[in-house]
Amino acid sequence: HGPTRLADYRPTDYLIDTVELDVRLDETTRVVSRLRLRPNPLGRAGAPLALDGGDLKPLRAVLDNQPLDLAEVATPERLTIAEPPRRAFTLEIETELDPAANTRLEGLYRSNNTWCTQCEAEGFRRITYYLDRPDVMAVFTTRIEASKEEAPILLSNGNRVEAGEAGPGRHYAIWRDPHPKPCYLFALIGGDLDSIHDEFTTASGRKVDLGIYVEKGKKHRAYYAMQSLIHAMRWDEFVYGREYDLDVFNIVAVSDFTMGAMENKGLNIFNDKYILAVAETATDADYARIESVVAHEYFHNWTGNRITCRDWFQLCLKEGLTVYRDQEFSGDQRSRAVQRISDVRALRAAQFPEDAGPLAHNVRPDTYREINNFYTATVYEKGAEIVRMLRALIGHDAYHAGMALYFERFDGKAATIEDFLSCFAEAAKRDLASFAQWYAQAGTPRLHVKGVHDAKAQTYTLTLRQETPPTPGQTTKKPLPMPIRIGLIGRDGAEIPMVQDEPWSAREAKFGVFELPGAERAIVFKNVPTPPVASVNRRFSAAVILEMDLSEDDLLLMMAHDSDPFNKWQAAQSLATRLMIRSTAAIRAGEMPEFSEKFAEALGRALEGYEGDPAFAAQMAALPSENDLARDIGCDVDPEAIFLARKALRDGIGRRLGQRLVTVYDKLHSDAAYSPDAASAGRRALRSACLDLYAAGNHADGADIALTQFQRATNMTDKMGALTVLSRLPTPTREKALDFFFRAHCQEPLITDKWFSLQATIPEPDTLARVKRLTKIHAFNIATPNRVYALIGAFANGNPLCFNAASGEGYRFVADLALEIDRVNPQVAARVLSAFRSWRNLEVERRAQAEQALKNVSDAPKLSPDLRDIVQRALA
Ligand code: DPP
Ligand code: ZN
Repeated sequence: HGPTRLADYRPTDYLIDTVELDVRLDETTRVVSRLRLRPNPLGRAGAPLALDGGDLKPLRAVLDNQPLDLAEVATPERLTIAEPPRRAFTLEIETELDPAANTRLEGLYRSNNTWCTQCEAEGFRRITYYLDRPDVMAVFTTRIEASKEEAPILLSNGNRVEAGEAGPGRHYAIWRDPHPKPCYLFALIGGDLDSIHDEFTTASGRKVDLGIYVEKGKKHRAYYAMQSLIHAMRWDEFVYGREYDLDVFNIVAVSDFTMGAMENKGLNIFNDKYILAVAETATDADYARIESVVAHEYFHNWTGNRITCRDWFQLCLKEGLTVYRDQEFSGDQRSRAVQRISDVRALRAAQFPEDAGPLAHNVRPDTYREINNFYTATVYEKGAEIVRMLRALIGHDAYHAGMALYFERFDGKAATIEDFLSCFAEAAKRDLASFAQWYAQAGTPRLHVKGVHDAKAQTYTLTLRQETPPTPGQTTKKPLPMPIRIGLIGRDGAEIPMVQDEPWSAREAKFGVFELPGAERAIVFKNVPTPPVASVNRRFSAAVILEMDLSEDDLLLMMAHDSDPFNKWQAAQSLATRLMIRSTAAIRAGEMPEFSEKFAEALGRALEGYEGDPAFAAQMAALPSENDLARDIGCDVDPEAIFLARKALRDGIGRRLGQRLVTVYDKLHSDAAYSPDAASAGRRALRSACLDLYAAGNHADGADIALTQFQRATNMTDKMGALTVLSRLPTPTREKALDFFFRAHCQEPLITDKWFSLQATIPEPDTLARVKRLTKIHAFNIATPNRVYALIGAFANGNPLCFNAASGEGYRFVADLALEIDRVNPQVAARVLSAFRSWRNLEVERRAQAEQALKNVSDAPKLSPDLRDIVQRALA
């Protein structure tokens, strides 16, 4: 079928007011759905009714007590009624499902024997025929019946209104969700699960029962998620004035789940890796992810559920906004600066390459063939940056006034980006038409900045100029209004007060956030006697690529003195990037890589001066990744030269700083019991970063320290930190430690995943053979998304040296696996193949190899629409 276009949107011809589902869970599950329908006053009168189906097996259909002839009205993909009544009517449909055979993990399926659902984006049509689109909102009542022994726990959306016996060995529960919702927010659970419970009283006094359900034996690992949920509920009341609106909020963690988690109304369903954590199984990074994903899904209750999307083109309306909200929440729980740095790292790692390659798309796309392929970093992370920029442009007060308007005006509705922006235009009293272009234009803008000092006039003039390179299907780009946060630093490192020359807006004068409203702007600062260093795009206020010719001395000054922690970190990254890109060129020309004593010394000082914020110092220590460098180089990319250049710098720093790193490492040692709080996590992060750099330059000593840490570790963070260091040193100790780790943890799939990822990312020629071997072991299973992400995803995205092996065997391996996975779970296959998103930037020989691997995929028979869409766009 052809693409779906935003421009073709029109309301449905029918509305669904209520849905009564009756689900009898069994080997073959029966679903009876009673829909109350009526003509939509906004639709075409007398139009046929076409309900969506996804590979369904219909048993019967009855319209107002009149049985319909299935042969006439139903196919697995559609149920059509040519001439429905011109008044309200009831349609009762029965379908039969085989959840155990559902490996796509869309619709109703079984995960480790738990019956569970995933309906976003278009999974509900795999349960029953429906108008499966988000602007059709209905009140759902769900009766679930199952064997008491197999499924003592029966959950759905809303509040439980009834429960009881249902014949020998069976029971039922009825759940009613009073809030009208689209079917993608429907959920159901049946299983034998453990649970923990807590309580939350909302600001206005509503008591809410909170529950987290997990597989048997895992409930001791759910407490951190519960605390995170309570913090998130409090935060949304405090910051956005949003209260929870049902008597129950349940979370269920399952082990087979394609995405991260799902915000079903009152019944969030999670990939278990974003719920389960105790010190012995989860790292600090896992804890931080859990906190943010639990908050993210909870925040959707208002931004996504109460106000949903009119159509899937508006996906960013809920996702970009909700990511922005969860990032701010995490910033408040932890260190704002560190949160910002890690969010920007993630944006650059995942979104920038997407925006610069064949899969580039608007934050709000104009067209799609397979909506599942648009749950992307662009929709999520760039979508969040747009909200952040909007707020920076209009200010805190107008932002919150606009949000309040949005909640008031669109509550209970399915909204669009235009609806959203209209609230801020009204609150800020400004036209946001050109700002709206951020949603309609793909590609990352480049911001060129030039500073000129006039000694005689004592002025400093900064010229800002933006341009966005063409992306597939969009050759010309308009300028986008963007907020640029600026500071000036004197040669002594002190901040220079910014005095305006021409009139600035009140916000600019007060906060130093300057607006670039069009293609170019010059800003003149007065009373600047000597040439300053301009610190531009502080806090990464605009999601752009900054091009500014700062000297090495400027960057060193910023590394030491910038009062903006983001730009302090950025200066270190920029300096390291510069060095490594030059080294990459040198290595390709058969010359020696470069080293900078000054950079190593500045880094050493930053690490030694960690007192204020060890987590920040750990960020300083983490040099740009190979993928970061490949992205910055942009074309004719040679991943092997990049690898060698980066290795040379790290080894050099490790040797140069030597014992100084060990001293910091030793000082950060703690005998205190593990606590996942941000301060303790920061100390562990810096400690690991020091060991990592030290071991890079001092293999034998580094391995000794790492082995001791590995053996003594009482928590997974220290254990993984040590094992990561060991895994990068090709010694017999490495294999022993890996074996030991596997034997200790092979019963726990989430820990085995860490072991898979670590091995998949070893940058050595033998790694592909190792990964192939690992796909054959019992602990691996291509039907479980987490296993695939941990082993294949880590190899394809986290091991550029081996994935891009000049022989092309890395590409062939990943492409072949994508084809194999496609027969099991098309969404996961499409995600795996997206690792090819930057193939056009490679040097000529690798590019040819990658293209061939993609062509093999596109020539394969019976591709899913998901995989076909990715491969066609990648090759287009
Ligand atoms: N809507 C989900 C989310 O929270 C995706 N499954 O991102
Ligand atoms: Zn979301």
